[in-house]
Amino acid sequence: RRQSLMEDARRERAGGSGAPGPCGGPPCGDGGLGSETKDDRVVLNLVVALSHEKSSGFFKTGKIFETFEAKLLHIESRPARKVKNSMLVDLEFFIRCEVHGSDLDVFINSLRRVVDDVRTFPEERVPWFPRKMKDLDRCQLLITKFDPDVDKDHPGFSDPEYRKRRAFLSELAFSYKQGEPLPTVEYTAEEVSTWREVYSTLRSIYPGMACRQFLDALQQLERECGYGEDRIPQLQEVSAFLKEKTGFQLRPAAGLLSARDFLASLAFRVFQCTQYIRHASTPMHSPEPDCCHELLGHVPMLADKEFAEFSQEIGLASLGVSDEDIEKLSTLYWFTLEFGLCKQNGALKAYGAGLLSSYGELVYALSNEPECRPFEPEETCVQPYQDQTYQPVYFVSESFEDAKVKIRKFSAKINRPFSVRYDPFTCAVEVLDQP
Ligand code: HBI
Ligand code: NLE
Ligand code: FE
Repeated sequence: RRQSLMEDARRERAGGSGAPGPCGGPPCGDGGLGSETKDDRVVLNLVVALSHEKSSGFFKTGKIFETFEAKLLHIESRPARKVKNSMLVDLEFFIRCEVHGSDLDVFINSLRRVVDDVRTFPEERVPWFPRKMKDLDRCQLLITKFDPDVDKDHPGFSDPEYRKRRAFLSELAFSYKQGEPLPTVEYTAEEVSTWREVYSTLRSIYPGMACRQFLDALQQLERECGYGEDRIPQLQEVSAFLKEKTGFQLRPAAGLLSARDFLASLAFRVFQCTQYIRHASTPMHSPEPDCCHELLGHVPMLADKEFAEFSQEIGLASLGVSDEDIEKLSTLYWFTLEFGLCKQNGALKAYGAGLLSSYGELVYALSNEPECRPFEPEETCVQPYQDQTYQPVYFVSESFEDAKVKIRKFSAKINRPFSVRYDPFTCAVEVLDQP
């Protein structure tokens, strides 16, 4: 019993410090669903039982709390009627408290010595998640994976100008608050020239390789939204376009975000969008997202109604689930929204944004080289993937409708003590507790 409690405590602490709250800040109180562990402290639910004849045990309990600097969060008393060791135990206190994780064992042992019974309940931990659109300001946890300041293999690592530019655009994204107009960026001649190279090479192969929905939307973006090889479109106008098509909107992101934060925003039909461009030396493939990837890969797909629903579905499924389930959902996201293939008129076409923004990988994915398997969430979600270079395997969907239905079935099986519903009128997530 105690062993398992220590296990829970350890996990609790790992979650509290190793991986910070999903928003980068401390986890927050949210109507009983959240857990409030800070530093090495763990939240503990206890039931302390004693006989009213020996009520001194109650005061000794208080003394132990004092000694261990345990913080009392909640206390309730209730009558009980139990016999333990042939003694009548007729008082119970439910206590929720916070103690130092390292003291946990000794703390509980000390209590056992002064009262007749101590029972513990591990804290049920539901990770924080955004409930309203404004909460997305707290969903910006960056993964420092492809950071040009940290990663020696990043093509921008030894280019101080590029790093300076990235730092500037990061700051722009971090200071953005939900609802503000999206920042406009004046792109340099070098940046526009990288865009031109990416755009023109991809544009020439799209007709035979991209799915129908993508081609339709891209044509519209070229007509109505200033898409073309001569300039990098601004997020504000693109976001307005998407809003009219499917209700999706953009918000600026500083780089690769944690899967939890990134997926959560999809639940609100918000797409976190990087605004910087890849290094000029690697136009045909970039392991990290950049504005070519977002604007050419993601945006046209998000203009499709069925695809937008599919994207939001993954987002809703991710809210408040365990780290293991986030990993599965992000793998599904990876093999669909990022690297998905579909069948159209008997031919394989690309719909994944990571393919549609990389000339190198788009050509590779539709060659005979890589392995292709049908998209089946249960199987796809455990397929290991790597994000440095091309995928060894791609998954093929029959249609977005089909993929959406499959994802819905998959997420219904995820274990969550509540269900969620998006209310488009208030742009908020309703949480429905399950009996
Ligand atoms: N962050 N900015 C950004 N863009 C993405 O496309 C992205 C992300 N974080 C995680 C992610 N994609 C996926 O690989 C999944 O982990 C959700
Ligand atoms: N490899 C893609 C590209 O070059 O555009 C980006 C993938 C981001 C996940
Ligand atoms: Fe992406």
